[in-house]
Amino acid sequence: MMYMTAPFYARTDQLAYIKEKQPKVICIYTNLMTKIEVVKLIQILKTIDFNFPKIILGGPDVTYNVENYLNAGADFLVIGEGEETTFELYQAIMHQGDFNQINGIAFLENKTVIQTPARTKFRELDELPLPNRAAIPNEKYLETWKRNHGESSMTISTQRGCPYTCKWCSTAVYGQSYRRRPAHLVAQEMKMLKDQYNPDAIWFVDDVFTISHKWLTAFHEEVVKQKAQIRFECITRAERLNDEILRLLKEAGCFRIWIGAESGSQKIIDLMDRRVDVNHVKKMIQNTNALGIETGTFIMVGYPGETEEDIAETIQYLKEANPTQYTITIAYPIKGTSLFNEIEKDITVQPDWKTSTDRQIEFKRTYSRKYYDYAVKKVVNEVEFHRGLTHKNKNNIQLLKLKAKSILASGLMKISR
Ligand code: B12
Ligand code: SF4
Repeated sequence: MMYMTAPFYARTDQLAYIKEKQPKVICIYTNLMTKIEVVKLIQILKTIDFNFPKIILGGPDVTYNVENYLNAGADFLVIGEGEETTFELYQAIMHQGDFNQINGIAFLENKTVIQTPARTKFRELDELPLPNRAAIPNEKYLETWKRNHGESSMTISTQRGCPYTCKWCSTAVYGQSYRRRPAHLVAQEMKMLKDQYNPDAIWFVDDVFTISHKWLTAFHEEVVKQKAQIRFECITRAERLNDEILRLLKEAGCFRIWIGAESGSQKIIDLMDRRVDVNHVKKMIQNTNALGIETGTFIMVGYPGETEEDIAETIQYLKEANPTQYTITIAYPIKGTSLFNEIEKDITVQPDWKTSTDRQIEFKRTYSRKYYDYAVKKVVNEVEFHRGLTHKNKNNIQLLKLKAKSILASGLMKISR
Protein backbone atom coordinates (compact mmCIF):
# COMPACT_ATOMS: atom_id res chain seq x y z
CA MET A 1 0.00 0.00 0.00
CA MET A 2 1.38 3.44 -0.91
CA TYR A 3 0.30 6.71 0.64
CA MET A 4 0.98 10.19 -0.58
CA THR A 5 1.56 13.26 1.49
CA ALA A 6 2.62 16.57 0.06
CA PRO A 7 4.54 19.75 0.85
CA PHE A 8 1.45 21.93 1.08
CA TYR A 9 0.50 20.36 4.40
CA ALA A 10 1.76 21.83 7.66
CA ARG A 11 4.63 19.76 8.99
CA THR A 12 2.72 18.72 12.13
CA ASP A 13 -0.17 17.38 10.01
CA GLN A 14 2.23 15.63 7.69
CA LEU A 15 4.07 13.95 10.55
CA ALA A 16 0.82 12.97 12.29
CA TYR A 17 -0.31 11.34 9.04
CA ILE A 18 2.94 9.38 8.65
CA LYS A 19 2.83 8.33 12.30
CA GLU A 20 -0.68 7.02 11.86
CA LYS A 21 0.07 5.09 8.65
CA GLN A 22 3.50 3.81 9.79
CA PRO A 23 4.76 3.19 6.23
CA LYS A 24 7.78 0.92 5.75
CA VAL A 25 9.16 3.13 2.98
CA ILE A 26 9.10 6.90 2.63
CA CYS A 27 10.09 8.59 -0.65
CA ILE A 28 11.15 12.23 -0.63
CA TYR A 29 11.97 14.61 -3.50
CA THR A 30 14.95 16.84 -3.03
CA ASN A 31 16.60 19.75 -4.82
CA LEU A 32 19.31 22.11 -3.65
CA MET A 33 16.79 24.43 -1.98
CA THR A 34 14.65 21.82 -0.25
CA LYS A 35 17.70 19.85 0.95
CA ILE A 36 17.96 21.52 4.36
CA GLU A 37 14.38 20.63 5.24
CA VAL A 38 14.72 17.14 3.77
CA VAL A 39 17.78 16.43 5.92
CA LYS A 40 15.90 17.64 9.03
CA LEU A 41 12.93 15.50 8.07
CA ILE A 42 15.10 12.39 7.79
CA GLN A 43 16.35 12.93 11.36
CA ILE A 44 12.76 13.19 12.58
CA LEU A 45 11.52 10.16 10.64
CA LYS A 46 14.36 7.83 11.54
CA THR A 47 13.08 7.35 15.07
CA ILE A 48 11.04 4.88 17.06
CA ASP A 49 7.99 7.15 16.74
CA PHE A 50 7.86 6.36 13.06
CA ASN A 51 9.19 2.81 13.38
CA PHE A 52 12.39 3.55 11.45
CA PRO A 53 11.05 3.55 7.87
CA LYS A 54 13.37 3.12 4.91
CA ILE A 55 13.99 6.50 3.34
CA ILE A 56 14.40 6.82 -0.44
CA LEU A 57 15.47 10.15 -1.88
CA GLY A 58 15.26 11.21 -5.52
CA GLY A 59 15.31 14.37 -7.61
CA PRO A 60 17.98 16.56 -9.20
CA ASP A 61 20.19 17.08 -6.16
CA VAL A 62 21.11 13.52 -5.27
CA THR A 63 23.23 12.67 -8.35
CA TYR A 64 26.32 14.63 -7.31
CA ASN A 65 25.80 14.53 -3.54
CA VAL A 66 25.56 10.79 -3.04
CA GLU A 67 27.80 10.45 -0.03
CA ASN A 68 26.35 13.49 1.72
CA TYR A 69 22.74 12.33 1.43
CA LEU A 70 23.57 8.78 2.51
CA ASN A 71 25.56 10.04 5.48
CA ALA A 72 22.62 12.29 6.35
CA GLY A 73 20.54 9.17 6.96
CA ALA A 74 18.91 8.31 3.63
CA ASP A 75 18.81 4.56 3.03
CA PHE A 76 18.68 4.72 -0.77
CA LEU A 77 19.11 7.30 -3.49
CA VAL A 78 17.41 7.00 -6.83
CA ILE A 79 19.72 8.61 -9.36
CA GLY A 80 18.32 9.91 -12.66
CA GLU A 81 14.86 9.04 -13.99
CA GLY A 82 12.91 7.58 -11.14
CA GLU A 83 9.92 5.63 -12.42
CA GLU A 84 11.29 2.12 -13.02
CA THR A 85 14.05 2.39 -10.44
CA THR A 86 11.71 3.32 -7.59
CA PHE A 87 9.34 0.51 -8.46
CA GLU A 88 12.12 -2.10 -8.50
CA LEU A 89 13.68 -0.71 -5.34
CA TYR A 90 10.38 -0.76 -3.47
CA GLN A 91 9.84 -4.40 -4.46
CA ALA A 92 13.34 -5.30 -3.33
CA ILE A 93 12.85 -3.60 0.04
CA MET A 94 9.52 -5.30 0.63
CA HIS A 95 10.63 -8.76 -0.58
CA GLN A 96 14.29 -8.88 0.47
CA GLY A 97 15.57 -8.56 -3.11
CA ASP A 98 19.16 -7.94 -4.17
CA PHE A 99 19.80 -4.19 -4.32
CA ASN A 100 22.93 -4.71 -6.38
CA GLN A 101 20.71 -5.86 -9.25
CA ILE A 102 18.86 -2.55 -9.43
CA ASN A 103 20.36 0.00 -11.79
CA GLY A 104 20.39 3.69 -10.87
CA ILE A 105 20.60 3.52 -7.07
CA ALA A 106 23.10 4.21 -4.31
CA PHE A 107 23.18 2.92 -0.74
CA LEU A 108 25.61 2.22 2.08
CA GLU A 109 26.94 -1.27 2.80
CA ASN A 110 29.20 -1.54 5.82
CA LYS A 111 29.61 2.23 5.65
CA THR A 112 30.85 2.01 2.05
CA VAL A 113 28.93 3.71 -0.75
CA ILE A 114 27.62 1.26 -3.32
CA GLN A 115 26.46 2.87 -6.56
CA THR A 116 24.95 0.56 -9.16
CA PRO A 117 25.29 1.20 -12.93
CA ALA A 118 23.24 4.08 -14.31
CA ARG A 119 19.79 3.22 -15.61
CA THR A 120 19.19 3.55 -19.34
CA LYS A 121 16.96 6.53 -20.04
CA PHE A 122 13.51 6.04 -21.53
CA ARG A 123 13.83 6.26 -25.29
CA GLU A 124 10.16 6.91 -25.99
CA LEU A 125 8.27 9.00 -23.47
CA ASP A 126 4.90 7.55 -24.47
CA GLU A 127 6.03 4.37 -22.67
CA LEU A 128 5.25 6.31 -19.49
CA PRO A 129 1.72 6.39 -18.13
CA LEU A 130 0.19 9.73 -17.13
CA PRO A 131 1.05 10.82 -13.58
CA ASN A 132 -1.40 9.45 -11.06
CA ARG A 133 -2.85 12.79 -10.01
CA ALA A 134 -5.69 11.12 -8.16
CA ALA A 135 -3.13 10.06 -5.55
CA ILE A 136 -2.55 13.62 -4.40
CA PRO A 137 -5.09 16.00 -2.88
CA ASN A 138 -5.34 18.28 -5.91
CA GLU A 139 -7.79 20.66 -4.28
CA LYS A 140 -5.10 21.46 -1.66
CA TYR A 141 -2.54 21.97 -4.39
CA LEU A 142 -4.80 24.31 -6.35
CA GLU A 143 -5.82 26.16 -3.22
CA THR A 144 -2.16 26.71 -2.22
CA TRP A 145 -1.38 28.17 -5.62
CA LYS A 146 -4.38 30.45 -5.49
CA ARG A 147 -3.56 31.69 -2.02
CA ASN A 148 0.07 32.43 -2.88
CA HIS A 149 -0.12 33.52 -6.51
CA GLY A 150 -3.69 34.67 -7.02
CA GLU A 151 -4.52 31.84 -9.41
CA SER A 152 -4.36 28.08 -9.42
CA SER A 153 -1.94 26.16 -11.60
CA MET A 154 -0.98 22.58 -12.44
CA THR A 155 2.07 21.25 -14.25
CA ILE A 156 2.57 19.11 -17.35
CA SER A 157 5.86 17.68 -18.55
CA THR A 158 6.20 17.04 -22.29
CA GLN A 159 9.96 16.84 -22.69
CA ARG A 160 13.02 15.29 -21.11
CA GLY A 161 16.59 16.48 -21.50
CA CYS A 162 18.15 19.51 -23.09
CA PRO A 163 20.86 19.43 -25.77
CA TYR A 164 22.34 22.82 -24.80
CA THR A 165 25.37 23.27 -22.57
CA CYS A 166 24.86 26.39 -20.42
CA LYS A 167 27.66 26.03 -17.91
CA TRP A 168 25.70 26.69 -14.72
CA CYS A 169 22.79 24.38 -15.53
CA SER A 170 22.42 20.91 -14.05
CA THR A 171 21.72 17.98 -16.33
CA ALA A 172 21.77 15.53 -13.42
CA VAL A 173 18.45 13.82 -14.14
CA TYR A 174 17.69 13.90 -17.85
CA GLY A 175 21.12 14.43 -19.36
CA GLN A 176 21.93 16.13 -22.63
CA SER A 177 19.23 14.36 -24.56
CA TYR A 178 16.04 15.54 -26.21
CA ARG A 179 12.98 13.34 -25.93
CA ARG A 180 9.39 14.43 -26.40
CA ARG A 181 5.92 13.06 -25.85
CA PRO A 182 3.69 12.88 -28.91
CA ALA A 183 1.76 16.16 -29.31
CA HIS A 184 -1.67 14.49 -29.39
CA LEU A 185 -1.09 12.89 -25.98
CA VAL A 186 -0.04 16.24 -24.49
CA ALA A 187 -3.20 17.88 -25.84
CA GLN A 188 -5.21 15.00 -24.35
CA GLU A 189 -3.63 15.61 -20.96
CA MET A 190 -4.42 19.33 -21.18
CA LYS A 191 -8.03 18.54 -22.03
CA MET A 192 -8.26 16.07 -19.16
CA LEU A 193 -6.88 18.61 -16.65
CA LYS A 194 -9.22 21.25 -17.97
CA ASP A 195 -12.28 18.99 -17.66
CA GLN A 196 -11.37 17.32 -14.37
CA TYR A 197 -9.65 20.02 -12.33
CA ASN A 198 -10.24 23.26 -14.21
CA PRO A 199 -7.06 25.03 -13.00
CA ASP A 200 -6.65 28.71 -13.91
CA ALA A 201 -3.42 27.85 -15.71
CA ILE A 202 -0.92 25.15 -16.67
CA TRP A 203 2.84 25.39 -16.28
CA PHE A 204 4.79 23.33 -18.81
CA VAL A 205 7.86 22.29 -16.84
CA ASP A 206 9.96 21.57 -19.94
CA ASP A 207 13.43 23.06 -20.26
CA VAL A 208 12.94 24.54 -23.75
CA PHE A 209 9.28 24.32 -24.76
CA THR A 210 9.72 25.57 -28.35
CA ILE A 211 12.92 23.66 -29.08
CA SER A 212 11.30 21.76 -31.99
CA HIS A 213 9.18 23.86 -34.30
CA LYS A 214 7.85 20.71 -35.94
CA TRP A 215 6.60 19.46 -32.57
CA LEU A 216 5.18 22.85 -31.66
CA THR A 217 3.22 23.04 -34.91
CA ALA A 218 1.75 19.59 -34.24
CA PHE A 219 1.01 20.62 -30.65
CA HIS A 220 -0.88 23.70 -31.82
CA GLU A 221 -2.86 21.63 -34.34
CA GLU A 222 -3.79 19.01 -31.70
CA VAL A 223 -4.74 21.57 -29.06
CA VAL A 224 -7.09 23.30 -31.49
CA LYS A 225 -8.48 19.99 -32.81
CA GLN A 226 -9.13 18.58 -29.33
CA LYS A 227 -10.41 21.92 -27.99
CA ALA A 228 -7.78 21.66 -25.28
CA GLN A 229 -6.87 25.36 -25.08
CA ILE A 230 -6.11 26.40 -21.55
CA ARG A 231 -4.02 29.33 -20.32
CA PHE A 232 -0.45 28.17 -19.94
CA GLU A 233 3.05 29.40 -19.28
CA CYS A 234 6.29 27.86 -20.47
CA ILE A 235 10.06 28.38 -20.50
CA THR A 236 12.13 28.66 -23.65
CA ARG A 237 15.19 30.09 -25.38
CA ALA A 238 14.91 33.19 -27.55
CA GLU A 239 16.56 31.70 -30.61
CA ARG A 240 13.86 29.01 -30.63
CA LEU A 241 11.21 31.72 -30.97
CA ASN A 242 10.05 33.73 -33.95
CA ASP A 243 6.85 35.58 -34.75
CA GLU A 244 5.13 32.53 -36.24
CA ILE A 245 5.94 30.37 -33.20
CA LEU A 246 4.69 33.14 -30.92
CA ARG A 247 1.41 33.21 -32.85
CA LEU A 248 1.01 29.42 -32.49
CA LEU A 249 1.75 29.62 -28.78
CA LYS A 250 -0.80 32.36 -28.27
CA GLU A 251 -3.50 30.46 -30.15
CA ALA A 252 -2.82 27.36 -28.03
CA GLY A 253 -3.43 29.37 -24.84
CA CYS A 254 -0.01 30.70 -23.86
CA PHE A 255 -0.30 33.74 -21.60
CA ARG A 256 3.29 33.97 -20.33
CA ILE A 257 6.68 32.93 -21.69
CA TRP A 258 9.83 32.75 -19.58
CA ILE A 259 12.68 33.62 -21.90
CA GLY A 260 16.09 33.12 -20.29
CA ALA A 261 18.12 36.30 -20.70
CA GLU A 262 20.67 35.81 -17.87
CA SER A 263 22.75 38.89 -18.80
CA GLY A 264 22.66 41.91 -21.08
CA SER A 265 26.33 41.49 -21.86
CA GLN A 266 27.25 39.31 -24.83
CA LYS A 267 30.65 38.70 -23.22
CA ILE A 268 28.97 37.06 -20.21
CA ILE A 269 26.50 35.14 -22.38
CA ASP A 270 29.47 33.68 -24.27
CA LEU A 271 31.33 32.86 -21.04
CA MET A 272 28.22 30.95 -19.93
CA ASP A 273 28.21 29.08 -23.26
CA ARG A 274 24.58 30.19 -23.68
CA ARG A 275 24.87 30.28 -27.48
CA VAL A 276 22.47 33.10 -28.08
CA ASP A 277 22.62 36.69 -29.30
CA VAL A 278 21.62 39.20 -26.61
CA ASN A 279 19.94 41.40 -29.19
CA HIS A 280 17.78 38.55 -30.39
CA VAL A 281 16.72 37.80 -26.81
CA LYS A 282 15.78 41.45 -26.36
CA LYS A 283 13.85 41.51 -29.63
CA MET A 284 11.93 38.33 -28.75
CA ILE A 285 10.95 39.71 -25.33
CA GLN A 286 9.73 42.89 -27.04
CA ASN A 287 7.85 40.98 -29.77
CA THR A 288 6.23 38.70 -27.18
CA ASN A 289 5.09 41.74 -25.18
CA ALA A 290 3.74 43.34 -28.37
CA LEU A 291 1.65 40.26 -29.06
CA GLY A 292 -0.01 40.56 -25.67
CA ILE A 293 1.77 37.57 -24.12
CA GLU A 294 3.39 38.31 -20.74
CA THR A 295 7.13 37.84 -20.49
CA GLY A 296 9.33 36.69 -17.66
CA THR A 297 13.08 36.52 -17.67
CA PHE A 298 15.86 35.22 -15.44
CA ILE A 299 18.89 37.41 -14.72
CA MET A 300 22.16 36.47 -13.05
CA VAL A 301 24.76 38.78 -11.58
CA GLY A 302 28.19 37.82 -10.30
CA TYR A 303 29.01 35.29 -13.01
CA PRO A 304 32.79 34.74 -13.11
CA GLY A 305 34.36 37.39 -15.33
CA GLU A 306 31.52 39.90 -14.96
CA THR A 307 32.52 43.51 -14.35
CA GLU A 308 30.63 46.66 -13.44
CA GLU A 309 30.32 47.50 -17.16
CA ASP A 310 28.56 44.18 -17.79
CA ILE A 311 26.11 44.88 -14.96
CA ALA A 312 25.45 48.31 -16.49
CA GLU A 313 24.71 46.57 -19.80
CA THR A 314 22.24 44.26 -18.03
CA ILE A 315 20.45 47.27 -16.52
CA GLN A 316 20.21 48.97 -19.91
CA TYR A 317 19.10 45.70 -21.43
CA LEU A 318 16.26 45.21 -18.92
CA LYS A 319 15.09 48.77 -19.52
CA GLU A 320 14.92 48.19 -23.27
CA ALA A 321 13.61 44.62 -23.28
CA ASN A 322 11.00 45.52 -20.64
CA PRO A 323 9.91 42.01 -19.54
CA THR A 324 6.69 41.89 -17.55
CA GLN A 325 8.64 40.33 -14.71
CA TYR A 326 12.19 39.21 -13.98
CA THR A 327 14.03 37.34 -11.27
CA ILE A 328 17.63 38.11 -10.27
CA THR A 329 19.99 35.54 -8.79
CA ILE A 330 23.58 35.92 -7.69
CA ALA A 331 25.33 33.23 -9.75
CA TYR A 332 26.14 30.10 -7.77
CA PRO A 333 27.74 26.79 -8.65
CA ILE A 334 25.56 23.67 -8.67
CA LYS A 335 27.57 20.52 -8.10
CA GLY A 336 28.06 18.50 -11.28
CA THR A 337 27.94 21.53 -13.61
CA SER A 338 30.85 22.85 -15.69
CA LEU A 339 30.63 26.08 -13.72
CA PHE A 340 31.20 24.17 -10.48
CA ASN A 341 34.18 22.33 -11.98
CA GLU A 342 35.64 25.61 -13.25
CA ILE A 343 35.43 27.47 -9.94
CA GLU A 344 36.00 24.55 -7.53
CA LYS A 345 39.65 25.53 -7.01
CA ASP A 346 38.55 29.09 -6.17
CA ILE A 347 36.03 28.22 -3.46
CA THR A 348 36.63 30.43 -0.44
CA VAL A 349 33.66 29.50 1.78
CA GLN A 350 32.02 26.09 1.67
CA PRO A 351 29.43 26.16 4.46
CA ASP A 352 28.23 23.02 6.21
CA TRP A 353 26.46 20.98 3.52
CA LYS A 354 23.51 19.91 5.69
CA THR A 355 22.50 23.37 6.79
CA SER A 356 23.25 25.48 3.73
CA THR A 357 22.40 25.48 0.03
CA ASP A 358 24.71 25.72 -2.99
CA ARG A 359 23.68 29.35 -3.17
CA GLN A 360 25.86 30.02 -0.14
CA ILE A 361 29.07 28.64 -1.63
CA GLU A 362 31.53 31.51 -1.98
CA PHE A 363 34.23 31.63 -4.60
CA LYS A 364 36.67 34.23 -5.89
CA ARG A 365 34.80 36.62 -8.17
CA THR A 366 35.59 40.01 -9.66
CA TYR A 367 34.21 41.77 -6.56
CA SER A 368 33.18 40.92 -2.99
CA ARG A 369 29.97 39.06 -2.17
CA LYS A 370 28.52 42.19 -0.56
CA TYR A 371 29.07 44.03 -3.84
CA TYR A 372 26.67 41.68 -5.61
CA ASP A 373 23.99 42.07 -2.93
CA TYR A 374 24.09 45.81 -3.67
CA ALA A 375 24.29 45.15 -7.42
CA VAL A 376 20.95 43.30 -7.21
CA LYS A 377 19.44 46.33 -5.42
CA LYS A 378 20.94 48.63 -8.03
CA VAL A 379 19.46 46.64 -10.93
CA VAL A 380 15.98 46.44 -9.37
CA ASN A 381 15.73 50.09 -8.29
CA GLU A 382 17.21 51.50 -11.48
CA VAL A 383 14.99 49.37 -13.73
CA GLU A 384 11.87 50.08 -11.65
CA PHE A 385 12.67 53.80 -11.71
CA HIS A 386 12.90 53.66 -15.50
CA ARG A 387 9.62 51.73 -15.76
CA GLY A 388 7.92 54.21 -13.47
CA LEU A 389 9.05 57.07 -15.67
CA THR A 390 8.12 55.49 -18.99
CA HIS A 391 4.84 53.88 -17.93
CA LYS A 392 3.90 56.83 -15.73
CA ASN A 393 2.56 54.37 -13.14
CA LYS A 394 4.40 55.90 -10.18
CA ASN A 395 4.06 59.26 -8.49
CA ASN A 396 7.01 61.62 -8.04
CA ILE A 397 7.69 60.54 -4.47
CA GLN A 398 7.82 56.88 -5.46
CA LEU A 399 10.12 57.73 -8.36
CA LEU A 400 12.36 59.78 -6.14
CA LYS A 401 12.63 56.93 -3.64
CA LEU A 402 13.60 54.46 -6.36
CA LYS A 403 16.24 56.81 -7.75
CA ALA A 404 17.62 57.48 -4.27
CA LYS A 405 17.86 53.74 -3.58
CA SER A 406 19.56 53.20 -6.92
CA ILE A 407 22.15 55.92 -6.19
CA LEU A 408 22.70 54.56 -2.70
CA ALA A 409 23.23 51.04 -4.10
CA SER A 410 25.81 52.43 -6.58
CA GLY A 411 27.67 54.06 -3.73
CA LEU A 412 27.63 50.89 -1.63
CA MET A 413 28.81 48.88 -4.65
CA LYS A 414 31.80 51.22 -4.97
CA ILE A 415 32.83 50.92 -1.33
CA SER A 416 32.33 47.15 -1.13
CA ARG A 417 34.23 46.29 -4.30
C1 B12 B 1 10.01 24.21 -13.95
C2 B12 B 1 11.18 24.37 -13.00
C3 B12 B 1 11.11 25.34 -12.01
C4 B12 B 1 9.86 26.18 -11.80
C5 B12 B 1 8.78 25.34 -11.07
C6 B12 B 1 7.41 25.76 -11.55
C7 B12 B 1 6.32 24.82 -11.18
N1 B12 B 1 5.13 25.28 -11.43
O1 B12 B 1 6.52 23.72 -10.69
C8 B12 B 1 10.42 27.37 -10.97
C9 B12 B 1 10.78 28.51 -11.90
C10 B12 B 1 9.52 27.91 -9.87
C11 B12 B 1 11.73 26.79 -10.42
C12 B12 B 1 12.40 27.31 -9.35
C13 B12 B 1 13.65 26.85 -8.93
N2 B12 B 1 14.42 25.94 -9.55
CO1 B12 B 1 13.77 24.82 -10.98
N3 B12 B 1 13.39 23.71 -12.41
C14 B12 B 1 12.33 23.55 -13.14
C15 B12 B 1 12.55 22.45 -14.18
C16 B12 B 1 12.78 23.10 -15.54
C17 B12 B 1 11.45 21.41 -14.26
C18 B12 B 1 11.07 20.75 -12.93
C19 B12 B 1 10.16 19.58 -13.19
O2 B12 B 1 8.99 19.63 -12.83
N4 B12 B 1 10.67 18.52 -13.87
C20 B12 B 1 9.91 17.33 -14.20
C21 B12 B 1 10.09 16.29 -13.09
C22 B12 B 1 9.25 15.06 -13.40
O3 B12 B 1 11.46 15.94 -13.10
P1 B12 B 1 12.23 15.61 -11.73
O4 B12 B 1 11.70 16.43 -10.66
O5 B12 B 1 13.69 15.65 -11.96
O6 B12 B 1 11.79 14.10 -11.44
C23 B12 B 1 12.40 12.92 -11.96
C24 B12 B 1 13.60 12.41 -11.16
O7 B12 B 1 14.34 13.44 -10.56
C25 B12 B 1 13.01 11.45 -10.18
N5 B12 B 1 12.46 11.96 -8.93
C26 B12 B 1 11.98 13.18 -8.64
N6 B12 B 1 11.57 13.23 -7.39
C27 B12 B 1 11.76 12.04 -6.83
C28 B12 B 1 11.52 11.59 -5.54
C29 B12 B 1 11.85 10.28 -5.22
C30 B12 B 1 11.64 9.78 -3.85
C31 B12 B 1 12.39 9.41 -6.21
C32 B12 B 1 12.74 8.05 -5.84
C33 B12 B 1 12.65 9.89 -7.50
C34 B12 B 1 12.32 11.19 -7.80
O8 B12 B 1 11.94 10.87 -10.93
C35 B12 B 1 11.34 11.86 -11.78
C36 B12 B 1 10.92 11.22 -13.04
O9 B12 B 1 11.96 10.53 -13.69
C37 B12 B 1 13.85 21.76 -13.63
C38 B12 B 1 14.76 21.17 -14.69
C39 B12 B 1 14.16 19.87 -15.19
N7 B12 B 1 14.14 19.71 -16.47
O10 B12 B 1 13.67 19.03 -14.45
C40 B12 B 1 14.52 22.90 -12.86
C41 B12 B 1 15.38 22.56 -11.63
C42 B12 B 1 14.73 21.48 -10.82
N8 B12 B 1 15.39 23.82 -10.88
C43 B12 B 1 16.52 24.07 -10.31
C44 B12 B 1 16.76 25.21 -9.48
C45 B12 B 1 18.20 25.45 -9.09
C46 B12 B 1 15.71 26.04 -9.09
C47 B12 B 1 15.81 27.23 -8.14
C48 B12 B 1 16.72 27.04 -6.94
C49 B12 B 1 16.21 28.45 -8.97
C50 B12 B 1 16.64 29.70 -8.24
N9 B12 B 1 17.53 30.41 -8.82
O11 B12 B 1 16.18 30.05 -7.20
C51 B12 B 1 14.33 27.42 -7.71
C52 B12 B 1 13.99 26.52 -6.50
C53 B12 B 1 12.55 26.51 -6.14
C54 B12 B 1 12.27 25.57 -4.96
N10 B12 B 1 12.11 26.12 -3.78
O12 B12 B 1 12.23 24.36 -5.12
C55 B12 B 1 17.57 23.02 -10.63
C56 B12 B 1 17.84 22.10 -9.43
C57 B12 B 1 19.29 21.69 -9.31
C58 B12 B 1 19.54 20.89 -8.07
N11 B12 B 1 20.68 20.22 -8.01
O13 B12 B 1 18.79 20.86 -7.13
C59 B12 B 1 16.93 22.32 -11.89
C60 B12 B 1 17.29 20.85 -12.07
C61 B12 B 1 17.38 23.20 -13.09
C62 B12 B 1 18.77 22.94 -13.59
N12 B12 B 1 18.86 22.28 -14.74
O14 B12 B 1 19.75 23.32 -13.01
N13 B12 B 1 12.10 25.69 -11.14
S1 SF4 C 1 19.73 26.62 -19.09
FE1 SF4 C 1 18.07 25.89 -20.37
S2 SF4 C 1 18.94 25.82 -22.43
FE2 SF4 C 1 20.67 25.96 -21.03
S3 SF4 C 1 21.29 23.82 -20.72
FE3 SF4 C 1 19.85 24.39 -19.05
S4 SF4 C 1 17.85 23.76 -19.76
FE4 SF4 C 1 19.20 23.79 -21.53
